[in-house]
Amino acid sequence: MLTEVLQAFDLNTTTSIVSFGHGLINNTWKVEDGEDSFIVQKINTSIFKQPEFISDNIKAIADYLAEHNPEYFFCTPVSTINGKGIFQASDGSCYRVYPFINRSHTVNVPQNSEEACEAAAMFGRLTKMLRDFPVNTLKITLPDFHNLSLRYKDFINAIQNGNADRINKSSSEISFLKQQKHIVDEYEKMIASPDFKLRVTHHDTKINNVLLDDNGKGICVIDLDTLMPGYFISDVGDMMRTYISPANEEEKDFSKILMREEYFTAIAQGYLSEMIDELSDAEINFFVFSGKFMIYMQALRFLTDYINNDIYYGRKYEDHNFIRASNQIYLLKLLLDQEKNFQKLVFNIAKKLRG
Ligand code: ADP
Ligand code: GN1
Ligand code: MG
Repeated sequence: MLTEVLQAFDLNTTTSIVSFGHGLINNTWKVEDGEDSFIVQKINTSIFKQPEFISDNIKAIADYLAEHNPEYFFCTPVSTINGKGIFQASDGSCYRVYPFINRSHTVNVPQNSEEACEAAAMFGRLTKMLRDFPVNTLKITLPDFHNLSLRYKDFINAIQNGNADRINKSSSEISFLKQQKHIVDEYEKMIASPDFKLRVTHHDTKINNVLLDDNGKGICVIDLDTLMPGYFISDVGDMMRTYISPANEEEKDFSKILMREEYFTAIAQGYLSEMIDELSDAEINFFVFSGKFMIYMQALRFLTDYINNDIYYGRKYEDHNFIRASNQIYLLKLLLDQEKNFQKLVFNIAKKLRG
Protein backbone atom coordinates (compact mmCIF):
# COMPACT_ATOMS: atom_id res chain seq x y z
CA MET A 1 0.00 0.00 0.00
CA LEU A 2 2.72 2.48 0.92
CA THR A 3 4.30 2.19 -2.56
CA GLU A 4 1.13 3.58 -4.12
CA VAL A 5 1.13 6.36 -1.51
CA LEU A 6 4.78 7.28 -2.00
CA GLN A 7 4.26 7.47 -5.77
CA ALA A 8 1.28 9.78 -5.30
CA PHE A 9 3.50 12.20 -3.38
CA ASP A 10 6.38 11.73 -5.84
CA LEU A 11 8.62 10.13 -3.23
CA ASN A 12 11.24 7.43 -3.77
CA THR A 13 9.55 4.03 -3.42
CA THR A 14 12.70 2.02 -2.69
CA THR A 15 13.43 3.79 0.51
CA SER A 16 13.62 3.03 4.22
CA ILE A 17 10.27 3.27 6.01
CA VAL A 18 10.02 3.11 9.80
CA SER A 19 7.04 3.39 12.06
CA PHE A 20 7.18 6.59 14.16
CA GLY A 21 5.63 8.35 17.18
CA HIS A 22 3.23 7.41 19.96
CA GLY A 23 -0.18 8.62 18.74
CA LEU A 24 -3.32 6.66 19.60
CA ILE A 25 -5.35 7.54 16.51
CA ASN A 26 -3.35 7.78 13.26
CA ASN A 27 -0.44 5.67 11.92
CA THR A 28 2.82 7.50 11.31
CA TRP A 29 5.97 6.50 9.37
CA LYS A 30 9.26 8.22 8.66
CA VAL A 31 10.40 7.85 5.06
CA GLU A 32 13.88 8.73 3.78
CA ASP A 33 14.25 10.08 0.26
CA GLY A 34 17.89 10.95 -0.51
CA GLU A 35 18.85 13.94 1.62
CA ASP A 36 15.27 14.57 2.65
CA SER A 37 12.96 12.77 5.03
CA PHE A 38 9.19 12.83 5.25
CA ILE A 39 6.47 11.96 7.71
CA VAL A 40 3.75 9.85 6.09
CA GLN A 41 0.49 9.46 8.00
CA LYS A 42 -2.52 7.26 7.48
CA ILE A 43 -5.54 9.18 8.74
CA ASN A 44 -7.94 7.16 10.87
CA THR A 45 -11.05 7.64 8.74
CA SER A 46 -13.33 5.80 11.14
CA ILE A 47 -12.75 8.85 13.40
CA PHE A 48 -12.06 11.61 10.86
CA LYS A 49 -14.95 10.84 8.51
CA GLN A 50 -14.16 13.75 6.17
CA PRO A 51 -10.37 13.82 6.00
CA GLU A 52 -10.47 16.46 3.23
CA PHE A 53 -11.76 18.89 5.89
CA ILE A 54 -8.42 18.52 7.67
CA SER A 55 -6.43 19.45 4.58
CA ASP A 56 -8.86 22.27 3.69
CA ASN A 57 -8.37 23.83 7.15
CA ILE A 58 -4.61 23.43 7.11
CA LYS A 59 -4.39 24.98 3.64
CA ALA A 60 -6.60 27.94 4.61
CA ILE A 61 -4.46 28.58 7.69
CA ALA A 62 -1.14 28.09 5.89
CA ASP A 63 -2.24 30.59 3.19
CA TYR A 64 -3.41 33.08 5.82
CA LEU A 65 -0.18 32.86 7.80
CA ALA A 66 1.97 33.12 4.67
CA GLU A 67 0.17 36.37 3.85
CA HIS A 68 -0.14 37.92 7.32
CA ASN A 69 2.72 36.43 9.38
CA PRO A 70 5.29 35.20 6.86
CA GLU A 71 7.98 34.97 9.56
CA TYR A 72 5.91 32.41 11.55
CA PHE A 73 7.05 28.83 10.87
CA PHE A 74 4.04 26.66 10.06
CA CYS A 75 4.66 23.04 9.07
CA THR A 76 2.83 22.91 5.71
CA PRO A 77 2.03 19.46 4.25
CA VAL A 78 3.41 18.23 0.93
CA SER A 79 0.88 18.11 -1.95
CA THR A 80 0.31 15.08 -4.14
CA ILE A 81 1.39 15.17 -7.80
CA ASN A 82 -2.21 16.19 -8.51
CA GLY A 83 -2.00 19.15 -6.12
CA LYS A 84 -4.15 17.59 -3.36
CA GLY A 85 -3.43 17.70 0.38
CA ILE A 86 -4.63 14.13 0.91
CA PHE A 87 -4.24 10.98 -1.17
CA GLN A 88 -6.94 8.32 -1.19
CA ALA A 89 -5.43 4.89 -1.90
CA SER A 90 -7.16 2.17 -3.93
CA ASP A 91 -8.49 0.51 -0.74
CA GLY A 92 -10.08 3.81 0.36
CA SER A 93 -7.54 4.64 3.09
CA CYS A 94 -6.28 8.24 3.27
CA TYR A 95 -2.72 9.52 3.63
CA ARG A 96 -0.89 12.82 3.94
CA VAL A 97 2.75 13.78 4.04
CA TYR A 98 4.77 16.41 5.88
CA PRO A 99 8.40 17.32 5.32
CA PHE A 100 10.37 15.82 8.23
CA ILE A 101 11.85 18.74 10.14
CA ASN A 102 15.54 17.90 10.55
CA ARG A 103 17.24 18.25 13.91
CA SER A 104 13.87 18.23 15.63
CA HIS A 105 12.66 15.90 18.32
CA THR A 106 9.60 15.43 20.53
CA VAL A 107 9.27 14.34 24.16
CA ASN A 108 6.36 12.48 25.75
CA VAL A 109 6.67 14.29 29.07
CA PRO A 110 8.43 17.64 29.54
CA GLN A 111 12.04 17.19 30.65
CA ASN A 112 12.03 20.43 32.65
CA SER A 113 9.66 23.33 33.33
CA GLU A 114 11.30 25.49 30.62
CA GLU A 115 10.11 22.93 28.05
CA ALA A 116 6.57 23.12 29.44
CA CYS A 117 6.68 26.92 29.28
CA GLU A 118 8.01 26.80 25.70
CA ALA A 119 5.32 24.37 24.51
CA ALA A 120 2.56 26.41 26.17
CA ALA A 121 3.88 29.56 24.48
CA MET A 122 3.99 27.77 21.09
CA PHE A 123 0.30 26.83 21.27
CA GLY A 124 -0.65 30.28 22.60
CA ARG A 125 1.28 31.94 19.75
CA LEU A 126 -0.56 29.86 17.14
CA THR A 127 -3.94 31.04 18.43
CA LYS A 128 -2.68 34.61 18.75
CA MET A 129 -1.31 34.68 15.18
CA LEU A 130 -4.75 33.60 14.00
CA ARG A 131 -6.73 36.10 16.10
CA ASP A 132 -8.14 37.84 13.00
CA PHE A 133 -8.60 34.68 10.96
CA PRO A 134 -12.34 34.16 10.26
CA VAL A 135 -12.71 31.25 12.67
CA ASN A 136 -16.16 30.25 11.48
CA THR A 137 -14.87 29.48 7.99
CA LEU A 138 -12.94 26.53 9.42
CA LYS A 139 -14.52 23.12 8.88
CA ILE A 140 -15.38 20.91 11.82
CA THR A 141 -13.02 17.98 11.35
CA LEU A 142 -14.35 16.12 14.38
CA PRO A 143 -17.88 17.15 15.38
CA ASP A 144 -18.43 17.55 19.14
CA PHE A 145 -14.83 16.61 19.87
CA HIS A 146 -14.64 18.60 23.13
CA ASN A 147 -18.36 18.81 23.80
CA LEU A 148 -18.31 17.79 27.45
CA SER A 149 -22.11 17.52 27.68
CA LEU A 150 -22.11 14.96 24.92
CA ARG A 151 -19.16 13.04 26.43
CA TYR A 152 -21.12 12.88 29.68
CA LYS A 153 -24.20 11.59 27.83
CA ASP A 154 -22.07 8.93 26.11
CA PHE A 155 -20.78 7.90 29.54
CA ILE A 156 -24.31 7.63 30.98
CA ASN A 157 -25.36 5.63 27.95
CA ALA A 158 -22.39 3.29 28.41
CA ILE A 159 -23.16 2.64 32.08
CA GLN A 160 -26.75 1.81 31.11
CA ASN A 161 -26.01 -0.43 28.12
CA GLY A 162 -22.34 -1.45 28.26
CA ASN A 163 -20.39 -4.52 29.38
CA ALA A 164 -21.96 -5.52 32.73
CA ASP A 165 -18.77 -7.05 34.19
CA ARG A 166 -16.81 -3.94 33.40
CA ILE A 167 -19.55 -1.69 34.84
CA ASN A 168 -19.37 -3.72 38.06
CA LYS A 169 -15.63 -3.47 38.24
CA SER A 170 -15.77 0.33 37.73
CA SER A 171 -18.45 1.12 40.31
CA SER A 172 -16.36 3.46 42.47
CA GLU A 173 -14.90 5.25 39.42
CA ILE A 174 -18.42 5.62 37.98
CA SER A 175 -19.77 7.15 41.17
CA PHE A 176 -16.81 9.56 41.44
CA LEU A 177 -17.34 10.75 37.86
CA LYS A 178 -21.07 11.19 38.45
CA GLN A 179 -20.33 13.25 41.59
CA GLN A 180 -18.21 15.58 39.44
CA LYS A 181 -21.10 16.41 37.08
CA HIS A 182 -20.80 20.03 38.29
CA ILE A 183 -17.89 20.32 35.84
CA VAL A 184 -20.39 19.69 33.01
CA ASP A 185 -22.77 22.29 34.47
CA GLU A 186 -19.98 24.87 34.67
CA TYR A 187 -18.95 24.08 31.09
CA GLU A 188 -22.54 24.64 29.92
CA LYS A 189 -22.67 28.01 31.67
CA MET A 190 -19.35 28.92 30.13
CA ILE A 191 -20.32 28.19 26.53
CA ALA A 192 -23.56 30.16 26.97
CA SER A 193 -21.63 33.25 28.12
CA PRO A 194 -20.57 35.95 25.61
CA ASP A 195 -17.32 36.39 27.59
CA PHE A 196 -15.94 33.17 26.17
CA LYS A 197 -14.79 33.38 22.59
CA LEU A 198 -14.41 30.77 19.87
CA ARG A 199 -10.87 30.97 18.51
CA VAL A 200 -8.66 28.84 16.26
CA THR A 201 -7.82 26.08 18.73
CA HIS A 202 -5.41 23.16 18.39
CA HIS A 203 -7.37 20.73 20.63
CA ASP A 204 -4.46 18.29 21.19
CA THR A 205 -1.71 20.23 22.98
CA LYS A 206 0.23 17.24 24.29
CA ILE A 207 3.93 18.05 24.52
CA ASN A 208 4.76 15.57 21.73
CA ASN A 209 2.80 17.79 19.37
CA VAL A 210 5.55 20.44 19.53
CA LEU A 211 8.78 19.90 17.62
CA LEU A 212 11.74 21.00 19.74
CA ASP A 213 15.30 21.83 18.68
CA ASP A 214 18.50 20.56 20.32
CA ASN A 215 18.26 23.31 22.94
CA GLY A 216 14.66 22.45 23.87
CA LYS A 217 13.32 25.52 22.04
CA GLY A 218 10.07 25.16 20.10
CA ILE A 219 10.34 24.90 16.29
CA CYS A 220 6.67 24.51 15.39
CA VAL A 221 3.45 22.85 16.45
CA ILE A 222 2.31 19.70 14.63
CA ASP A 223 -0.63 17.26 14.62
CA LEU A 224 -3.08 19.74 13.13
CA ASP A 225 -6.03 17.37 12.53
CA THR A 226 -8.20 19.01 15.15
CA LEU A 227 -7.30 22.62 14.38
CA MET A 228 -10.81 24.07 14.40
CA PRO A 229 -12.98 26.55 16.30
CA GLY A 230 -12.85 25.98 20.04
CA TYR A 231 -12.41 27.51 23.49
CA PHE A 232 -9.05 28.26 25.11
CA ILE A 233 -9.89 25.74 27.88
CA SER A 234 -9.27 22.87 25.44
CA ASP A 235 -5.68 23.91 24.80
CA VAL A 236 -4.73 25.05 28.30
CA GLY A 237 -6.57 22.07 29.80
CA ASP A 238 -4.67 19.49 27.80
CA MET A 239 -1.40 21.18 28.76
CA MET A 240 -2.40 20.84 32.41
CA ARG A 241 -3.44 17.25 31.83
CA THR A 242 -0.16 16.31 30.20
CA TYR A 243 2.69 18.60 31.40
CA ILE A 244 2.19 18.91 35.17
CA SER A 245 2.65 15.28 36.16
CA PRO A 246 5.94 13.47 35.45
CA ALA A 247 3.93 10.29 34.76
CA ASN A 248 1.36 10.25 31.95
CA GLU A 249 -1.98 8.54 31.35
CA GLU A 250 -0.26 5.19 30.73
CA GLU A 251 1.22 5.00 34.25
CA LYS A 252 -0.06 2.12 36.41
CA ASP A 253 1.79 3.17 39.57
CA PHE A 254 -0.30 6.14 40.63
CA SER A 255 2.19 7.20 43.32
CA LYS A 256 4.24 8.54 40.39
CA ILE A 257 1.45 10.94 39.36
CA LEU A 258 2.18 14.38 40.79
CA MET A 259 0.69 17.88 40.59
CA ARG A 260 3.84 19.99 40.29
CA GLU A 261 3.29 23.68 40.97
CA GLU A 262 6.46 24.62 39.08
CA TYR A 263 5.07 23.07 35.89
CA PHE A 264 1.67 24.65 36.35
CA THR A 265 3.34 28.05 36.71
CA ALA A 266 5.35 27.33 33.55
CA ILE A 267 2.17 26.65 31.57
CA ALA A 268 0.46 29.81 32.84
CA GLN A 269 3.56 31.92 32.21
CA GLY A 270 4.16 30.49 28.71
CA TYR A 271 0.55 30.60 27.51
CA LEU A 272 -0.31 33.98 29.01
CA SER A 273 2.91 35.56 27.71
CA GLU A 274 1.28 35.15 24.28
CA MET A 275 -2.44 35.29 25.05
CA ILE A 276 -2.79 37.87 27.83
CA ASP A 277 -4.22 40.57 25.54
CA GLU A 278 -6.66 38.14 23.95
CA LEU A 279 -8.33 36.64 27.02
CA SER A 280 -11.21 38.29 28.88
CA ASP A 281 -11.25 38.54 32.68
CA ALA A 282 -13.90 35.81 32.72
CA GLU A 283 -11.58 33.55 30.72
CA ILE A 284 -8.67 34.25 33.09
CA ASN A 285 -11.02 33.26 35.94
CA PHE A 286 -11.55 29.91 34.18
CA PHE A 287 -7.85 29.17 33.66
CA VAL A 288 -7.69 26.37 36.24
CA PHE A 289 -11.14 25.16 35.23
CA SER A 290 -9.45 24.24 31.92
CA GLY A 291 -7.51 21.47 33.62
CA LYS A 292 -10.58 20.13 35.43
CA PHE A 293 -12.51 20.16 32.16
CA MET A 294 -9.90 18.27 30.13
CA ILE A 295 -8.84 15.74 32.77
CA TYR A 296 -12.47 15.00 33.61
CA MET A 297 -13.37 14.61 29.94
CA GLN A 298 -10.43 12.29 29.34
CA ALA A 299 -11.39 10.16 32.37
CA LEU A 300 -14.97 9.96 31.03
CA ARG A 301 -13.72 9.02 27.56
CA PHE A 302 -11.37 6.28 28.78
CA LEU A 303 -13.96 4.81 31.15
CA THR A 304 -16.71 4.98 28.50
CA ASP A 305 -14.42 3.16 26.09
CA TYR A 306 -13.55 0.53 28.70
CA ILE A 307 -17.24 -0.12 29.33
CA ASN A 308 -17.86 -0.24 25.57
CA ASN A 309 -15.10 -2.89 25.14
CA ASP A 310 -12.26 -0.63 23.93
CA ILE A 311 -13.74 0.22 20.56
CA TYR A 312 -12.20 3.72 20.30
CA TYR A 313 -8.78 3.72 21.95
CA GLY A 314 -7.99 0.03 21.59
CA ARG A 315 -5.91 -1.69 24.27
CA LYS A 316 -2.54 -3.30 24.80
CA TYR A 317 -3.67 -5.34 27.82
CA GLU A 318 -7.00 -6.40 29.32
CA ASP A 319 -7.77 -3.46 31.64
CA HIS A 320 -5.80 -0.83 29.76
CA ASN A 321 -8.62 1.73 29.45
CA PHE A 322 -9.70 1.11 33.05
CA ILE A 323 -6.17 1.94 34.22
CA ARG A 324 -6.05 5.00 31.97
CA ALA A 325 -9.39 6.22 33.35
CA SER A 326 -8.36 5.57 36.98
CA ASN A 327 -5.07 7.35 36.33
CA GLN A 328 -6.94 10.44 35.07
CA ILE A 329 -9.30 10.32 38.07
CA TYR A 330 -6.27 10.27 40.37
CA LEU A 331 -4.83 13.28 38.52
CA LEU A 332 -8.16 15.13 38.72
CA LYS A 333 -8.32 14.62 42.50
CA LEU A 334 -4.82 16.09 42.85
CA LEU A 335 -5.88 19.11 40.80
CA LEU A 336 -9.07 19.63 42.82
CA ASP A 337 -6.85 19.87 45.94
CA GLN A 338 -4.72 22.58 44.31
CA GLU A 339 -7.45 24.47 42.49
CA LYS A 340 -7.58 27.62 44.64
CA ASN A 341 -3.81 27.85 45.02
CA PHE A 342 -3.25 27.49 41.25
CA GLN A 343 -5.89 30.07 40.37
CA LYS A 344 -4.16 32.58 42.70
CA LEU A 345 -0.91 31.96 40.82
CA VAL A 346 -2.73 32.72 37.55
CA PHE A 347 -4.10 36.01 38.87
CA ASN A 348 -0.59 37.05 39.96
CA ILE A 349 0.96 36.16 36.60
CA ALA A 350 -1.85 37.91 34.69
CA LYS A 351 -1.51 41.03 36.87
CA LYS A 352 2.24 41.23 36.26
CA LEU A 353 1.85 40.69 32.50
CA ARG A 354 -0.87 43.34 32.26
CA GLY A 355 1.44 45.73 34.11
P1 ADP B 1 -0.41 11.42 16.11
O1 ADP B 1 -1.76 11.96 15.73
O2 ADP B 1 -0.33 9.97 15.89
O3 ADP B 1 0.00 11.88 17.47
P2 ADP B 1 1.62 13.28 15.01
O4 ADP B 1 1.28 14.15 13.84
O5 ADP B 1 1.70 13.94 16.33
O6 ADP B 1 0.62 12.02 15.02
O7 ADP B 1 3.02 12.56 14.68
C1 ADP B 1 3.56 11.56 15.52
C2 ADP B 1 5.02 11.89 15.86
O8 ADP B 1 5.80 11.99 14.64
C3 ADP B 1 5.22 13.26 16.53
O9 ADP B 1 5.05 13.20 17.94
C4 ADP B 1 6.65 13.60 16.15
O10 ADP B 1 7.58 12.92 16.99
C5 ADP B 1 6.79 13.01 14.75
N1 ADP B 1 6.55 14.04 13.72
C6 ADP B 1 5.35 14.37 13.18
N2 ADP B 1 5.48 15.32 12.23
C7 ADP B 1 6.79 15.58 12.14
C8 ADP B 1 7.58 16.45 11.31
N3 ADP B 1 7.02 17.22 10.37
N4 ADP B 1 8.94 16.46 11.47
C9 ADP B 1 9.52 15.66 12.41
N5 ADP B 1 8.83 14.81 13.22
C10 ADP B 1 7.50 14.76 13.09
C1 GN1 C 1 -5.84 10.98 21.11
O1 GN1 C 1 -3.98 11.11 18.41
P1 GN1 C 1 -3.52 11.42 19.79
O2 GN1 C 1 -2.88 10.28 20.47
O3 GN1 C 1 -2.67 12.68 19.77
C2 GN1 C 1 -7.19 11.70 21.14
C3 GN1 C 1 -7.12 12.86 22.15
C4 GN1 C 1 -6.78 12.32 23.51
C5 GN1 C 1 -5.48 11.51 23.42
C6 GN1 C 1 -5.18 10.82 24.74
C7 GN1 C 1 -8.84 12.41 17.85
O4 GN1 C 1 -4.83 11.87 20.65
O5 GN1 C 1 -8.37 13.50 22.21
O6 GN1 C 1 -6.63 13.34 24.41
O7 GN1 C 1 -5.55 10.50 22.41
N1 GN1 C 1 -7.48 12.20 19.80
C8 GN1 C 1 -8.67 11.91 19.24
O8 GN1 C 1 -3.86 10.38 24.69
O9 GN1 C 1 -9.57 11.30 19.83
MG1 MG D 1 0.56 13.74 18.07
